[in-house]
Amino acid sequence: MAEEKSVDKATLEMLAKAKADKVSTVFDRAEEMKPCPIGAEGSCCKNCSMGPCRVPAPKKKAETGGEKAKRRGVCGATAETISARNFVRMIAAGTSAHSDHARGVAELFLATARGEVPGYAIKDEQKLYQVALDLGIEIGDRSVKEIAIEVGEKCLAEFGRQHGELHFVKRAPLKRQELWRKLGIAPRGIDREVVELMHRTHMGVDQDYHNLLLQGSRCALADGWGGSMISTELQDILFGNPVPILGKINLGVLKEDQVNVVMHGHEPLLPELLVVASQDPEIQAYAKSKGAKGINLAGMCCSANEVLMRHGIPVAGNFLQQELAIVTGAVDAMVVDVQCEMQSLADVAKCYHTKVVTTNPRAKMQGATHIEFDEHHGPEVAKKILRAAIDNFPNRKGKVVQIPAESQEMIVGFSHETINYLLGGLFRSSYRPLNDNIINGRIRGVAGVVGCNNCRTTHDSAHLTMIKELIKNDVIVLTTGCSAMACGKAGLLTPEAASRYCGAGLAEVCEAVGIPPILHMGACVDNSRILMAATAVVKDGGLGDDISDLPAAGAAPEWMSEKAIAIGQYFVASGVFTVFGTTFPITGSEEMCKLLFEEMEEVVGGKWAFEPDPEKAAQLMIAHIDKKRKALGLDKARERVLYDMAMRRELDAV
Ligand code: SF4
Ligand code: MSK
Repeated sequence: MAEEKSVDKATLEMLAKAKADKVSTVFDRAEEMKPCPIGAEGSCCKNCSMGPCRVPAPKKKAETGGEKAKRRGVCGATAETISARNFVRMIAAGTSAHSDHARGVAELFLATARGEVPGYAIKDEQKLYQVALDLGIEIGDRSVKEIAIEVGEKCLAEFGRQHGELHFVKRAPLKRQELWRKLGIAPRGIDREVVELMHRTHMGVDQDYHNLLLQGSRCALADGWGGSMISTELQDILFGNPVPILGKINLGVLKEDQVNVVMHGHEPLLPELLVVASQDPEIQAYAKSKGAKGINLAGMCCSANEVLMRHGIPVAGNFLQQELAIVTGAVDAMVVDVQCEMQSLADVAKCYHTKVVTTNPRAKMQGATHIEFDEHHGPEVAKKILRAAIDNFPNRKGKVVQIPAESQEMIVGFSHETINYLLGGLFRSSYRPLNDNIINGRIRGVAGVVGCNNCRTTHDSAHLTMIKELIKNDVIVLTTGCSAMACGKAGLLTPEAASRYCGAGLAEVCEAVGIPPILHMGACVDNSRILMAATAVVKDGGLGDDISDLPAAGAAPEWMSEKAIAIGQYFVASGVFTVFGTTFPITGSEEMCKLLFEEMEEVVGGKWAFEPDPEKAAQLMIAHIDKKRKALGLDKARERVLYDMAMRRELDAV
């Protein structure tokens, strides 16, 4: 049934068009190819050529002959070792993706500081000073250039660091830092943690699943408090720290009479220049010379989140809508950088006039046009790409263009610094009002709901069901990535959503501050902003002395990428209870389930849960939040009764 594919009308309309146009999409291929059940539960090893070895979980007790036989690969590796190796390799891949993104940003940052790249500048000096202080860099009367060069060099050195700890580890609550040190999981260098994890999971190395998970945590922490955090911080300094801004989302942002350029991927380095180039009078005139009224830039996936938050550039859609943007027939160029770009884009584009342009030497695609991004000639490359899109506009003539009507306004751009300012005001910016409202019970707790779409579950549905359940129960939600986009499309990122969907306490706070109950904090790498927000809440006091004490939980109800597993593990290792939906890649091993879903909490204060039903998953999060409230002695506060006049009179009469 079409309705089972998505809850988004624009998506359903384009799926019908794709069907009529005989175009195969990810939704069709998901129906044609069922997932391998052994791989899905993490019970397949192909780490050497004596395998692949499959050690699926026995279906019934009877199959084991009553006794629990140890399932092993040819080399003797147990099911839990195989499961753990697969799981931590996902962490290594996810960490690599975020961190290689970060390395590119750090290199560009340094080149910008040295004045070597045209088109880029240090935009946010305030944030530069803050980051410099956190890196132990002297400010004194040094110039912005000197400080920025040292910031760039120090951040770049974090990737190849061999000893000691990543600088941003010191941003975490003290108790958390001590715990990481005690467990030996405070991350050293980012590359080192990934390489060590790949080594340990090679055939015949680390065969203790507990030990593997410790290094998995160390690697994930090198992502959250390393690679991802470096990306966020340096991007903010280069392109500006996001502040609340009005945006628009869904396929309806495409324009029939303009050159539509969709920027898709994760790295904002080129999109930032495309934004500038699209406003260039020469480029505008060129577009008009080809019969277009102008250039309409739109985003897709996390490149979209980046330019949305800083420039208000509209968003065409989230992960599962990438092919469908092309199906509209209105996209003149889809410009991709890295991550989450389906190879099918090139095939879908063949059925329309769209040009798919790859721009990164690390991410080429057969059938696409490659125009390489070179930061030393950035503005020229950006113009070249836009000219290619403009040249393609006339090829749209005579073809069917069908742009869905759906587009929705939203307020986005809540960096943790902005939340601080909004809550406390310019003269006493602080998280105090948030803490106070958690303590007095108006806000029950905080949830980070993030992550992808997954074609194995109804598009956007789990995000929306979970988030509505949370805010109805007075849990304020921080969101990023494709989850944030699902919220935007459903109209949840507006202040009006508070009175419509929230419990009375949360609605009251949102209305007083003038914020939506769900705060869009950015792209996938910006989950590091959630870590910083959680730390700020701890530091403000009254809610324990570690992230694991907070009435807070995390979730990725429609996750699909290895990056999501890395994010989940750094949340867990930072002390957060984290629930994932769809499938979970270790369910083939009882031992691994016990470790991740139970025992891990005793070790790092956070643990995983797997619950595909988003309503039940939200209830698990709320139960955890209530457990933490109780431990903090705040359960009484929630039971408070607001007296109306009649009740007061009754009291007086007693
Ligand atoms: Fe099989 Fe062991 Fe080789 Fe994995 S490493 S494929 S379990 S023999
Ligand atoms: S884009 S990683 S599908 S959130 Fe960051 Fe969306 Fe997941 Fe890609």
